[in-house]
Amino acid sequence: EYGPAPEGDEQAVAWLDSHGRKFGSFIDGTFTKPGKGFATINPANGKELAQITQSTKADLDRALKAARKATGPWQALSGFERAKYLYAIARQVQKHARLFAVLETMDNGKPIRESRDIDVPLVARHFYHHAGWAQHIEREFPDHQPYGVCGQVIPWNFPLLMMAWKIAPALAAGNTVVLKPAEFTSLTALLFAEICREIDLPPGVVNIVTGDGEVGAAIMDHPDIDKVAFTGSTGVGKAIRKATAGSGKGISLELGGKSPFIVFEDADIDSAVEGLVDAIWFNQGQVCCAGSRLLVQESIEKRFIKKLKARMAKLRIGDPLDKAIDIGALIAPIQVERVAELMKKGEQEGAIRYQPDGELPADGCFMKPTLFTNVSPANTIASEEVFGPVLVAMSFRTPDEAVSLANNSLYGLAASVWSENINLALDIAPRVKAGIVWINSTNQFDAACGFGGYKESGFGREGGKEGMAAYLRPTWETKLKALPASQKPV
Ligand code: TXE
Repeated sequence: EYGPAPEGDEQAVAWLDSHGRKFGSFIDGTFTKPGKGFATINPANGKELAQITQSTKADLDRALKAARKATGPWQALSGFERAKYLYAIARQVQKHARLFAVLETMDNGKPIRESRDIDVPLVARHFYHHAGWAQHIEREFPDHQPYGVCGQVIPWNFPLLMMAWKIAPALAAGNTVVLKPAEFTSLTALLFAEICREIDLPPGVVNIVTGDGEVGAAIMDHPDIDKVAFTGSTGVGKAIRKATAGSGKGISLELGGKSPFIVFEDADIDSAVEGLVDAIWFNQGQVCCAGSRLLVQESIEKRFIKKLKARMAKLRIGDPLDKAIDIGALIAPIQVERVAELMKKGEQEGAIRYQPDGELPADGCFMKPTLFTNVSPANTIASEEVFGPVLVAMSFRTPDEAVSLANNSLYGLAASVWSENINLALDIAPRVKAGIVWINSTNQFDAACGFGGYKESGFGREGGKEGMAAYLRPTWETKLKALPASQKPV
C-alpha cells in the first residue's frame, strides 16, 4: 500500500497544493493569511515542502484571546459533551490515517512503517483514551477544575504524537490550548487543525501558532496563560522553568534522556538484540527515551556485541516512504552536524566506532547506525544525550554495578532490563531511577500509562491518571486565591 515514492505521495502532495504550499496559523477556528516565515523541508531529499508562517506577537495575542474566550463555553459543557468531540477527533485521525502518516514521514524523515504503525495509531488511541477520561472527570476529580488556557510547545521527533499528548488531556480536563509545533515539523499539526474544523470543535478551543523558538518563548512568557507544557531540549526546559518561576503558572516539562539498556548474562540474547535495535534505532535515535547506553554483563559482552554488529549490518537505510526501510533521515542538517560533532568527541576521548559497510543515499540527512565500544562512563558520548543513531556500550560484572552505572546520569527518563530471571529483573527495576522501566521489552507506550522523568529529564507525567491531574488544579487553590489578604495563610 505504501510503495516507494521518492517525490512524495499523490494524496499528500494534493493536500499541500490545496493550500498553495503556504500555511498560516490556525486561530479562533480559521487559518490566518500566510505571512513571512520559513520553508519546511523533506529531510530525506532536501526539497522544500511548503512555507510556514513565523507568527507575530499580534497573532499570539489573538490566539490567546480566542482561547480565553472559549474557556467559558468549553468548561460549561459536561465531561460527556466534551468526550464527544474527543471521540470525533480520534475517528477523524483514523479516517485520515494514511495522509497523516505520509505527511509526517515527508516532513520528519521517519520510516513510514513507524508513522503508519506506531505514531498515528497511538495518536488515535490517545484521543479515545482521553475521551474516556472526559466522561469520568466529574466523578474522578470532584475537587478539581481546569487551569484555563494552556500554552504548549512541542518538538519535532514525534510531531503528531507529542501534539496528541498535549492536546488530548488538556481538552478532556476542560482547558483550551495554544500550541506551537516545532519549526521543522508544522504540517501534521496544521492538518490536525483542519480536522478540528471538520468536527466543528468550537473556535478557540484549539489554536495552532507556527514559528520558531522565539514564538515558543513568547508563549511561555505570556501573562495570559495559566499552564505551560513543554517537551524538548533540557536547556530550553530549564530556561522555561526559570522564566515561569513565581508566575503562578502550572508547568510540565518532558526533557532529555540517556536511558540504560541493561542485559544480564541469562537474558534471551536474540530478543535483547532485537529489543536494542528498537530501543536505539527507532526514529533514528531521535527519541527522548532512546536506549542509548548499553550495559551488558561482562561474561556475555563479546558474544552480544558480535550479534549486535551482525544485526546492524542488516538494517536498511533509505527513502523513509519505502515500507521496507528500517532507518530513515534525521530531522535536518543541523542535527546531523550535532550528532557528528558528538561522535568526533567520542573518538577523541578514546572510544572505538563501529558502523556497518555500505553507501548512504546521496541526498538527505542520513546517518549510519553507530556503536561505540571502549567507552568509559565519564566520556561525553556516554553522558550527553546524542539524539541520533548512536549507541554506547559498557559492561558490568554484578547487578549492583549495573544499577550504579544505570543511575550514573543526570537523566532518568526510561530504562530497559533484560533477564530470564524475573526475580532479578524485578529486583533491579525499582532501583533504577527512571520514570519508566521496561522488562524484557522496550518502547512500550500507552495512553493509560504515565510517562515522564526523574532528575533533569523533567517533571510531571503525561498519560494515565497522573497525566490528567497535570491539567487540573485543586479547587482549594482558587478558593485560597480569592481570600482577602488578611485571611490568607502566611
Ligand atoms: O530543541 P529545542 P532542538 C534535544 C536533542 C536535540 C537538541 C536540540 O538533544 O539534539 O535538543 O534540538 C521550541 N522557549 N531534544 O534545538 O530547541 C522549538 O521551537 C520556548 C530532545 O530542536 O528544545 C521547538 O518547538 N520554546 C527533545 C521546541 O522548543 C522554545 C526533543 C523544541 O526545540 C525555545 C527535541 C524557547 N526559548 C530536542 N527555544 C526530547 N527529549 O524529546 C526553542 N523552543
